[in-house]
Amino acid sequence: MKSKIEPVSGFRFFTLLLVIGVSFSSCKNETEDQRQNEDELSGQMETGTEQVAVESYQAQITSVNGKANKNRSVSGIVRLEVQGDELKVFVEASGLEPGMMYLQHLHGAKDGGEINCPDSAADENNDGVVDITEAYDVAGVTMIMLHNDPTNFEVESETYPTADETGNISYQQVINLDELRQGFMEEFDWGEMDFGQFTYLIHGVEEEAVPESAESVKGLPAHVTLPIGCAKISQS
Ligand SMILES: [Cu+2]
Repeated sequence: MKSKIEPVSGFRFFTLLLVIGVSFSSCKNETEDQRQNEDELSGQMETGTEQVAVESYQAQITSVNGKANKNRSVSGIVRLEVQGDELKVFVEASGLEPGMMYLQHLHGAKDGGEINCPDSAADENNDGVVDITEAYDVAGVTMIMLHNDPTNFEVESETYPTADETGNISYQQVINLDELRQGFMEEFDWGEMDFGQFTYLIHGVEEEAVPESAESVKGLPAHVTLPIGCAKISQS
C-alpha cells in the first residue's frame, strides 16, 4: 500500500497545503464578527503607513439670542476629527463682534441624556434672552473648553478665539485624546466621551445687551456666557 503513494515534491506539497488551506477557509461561514476582525486588522496594518481611519463629526452653527448680538445671526461649521490618538477641532464662525474674544465649548449632558440647541422656548423666565443657565437645561453643561489648551479643563482663559475685523473666527486645535479622556473622567466621572453626544456653544455679547435678570455660571458675567450660536454635533 505504502508504495502506491506518490512521492510529493517540495513544490507540489506546498501547493497541496495551499489548496487545503483555501478550501478549509472557504468552507467556513464567515460571520460578521470575523469580517470585522479582519477589517480591524487591516486598519491596524494601515497605521504603519499613516492611513489611520478618521472618525468625523460635523455640525452647522445656528444663531441663538440674535437680538442681544446686535441683531446678527451667527453661522458657521464645527468639525471634529478623531484620528489615532488625536482629536482635531475646526470651527469657522461668522456674525461676531470684530476684536472680541469668544468663549466656546462642547457641552453635554452628564447623564448622557438627549441634548439639543436651545431656541426661544428655553427662555424660562421670559426676559427675552436664553441665558447660560437656561441653555444648560437644553444643550448640556460646559464640558470641553475650546481654547488653546482644552486638556486643562479651565473655563477661564485668554486664549479663546478672537473675531477678526470682519467678525469671523477660525479656530483649529489638535488635542491629545488620552489626556483629554483622562481629564474628562476626572472632571465628570462620566466614562467614555461620545462626540456624537455634544453640542457646541459660542458665547458672548456686549455688557449692555443683557437684562439684569440674566444669570450666569462659573462666576462669569452673564454677558460673557450668553449663548449666541449653537451646533448639535453628530457623526458625519
Ligand atoms: Cu459653553
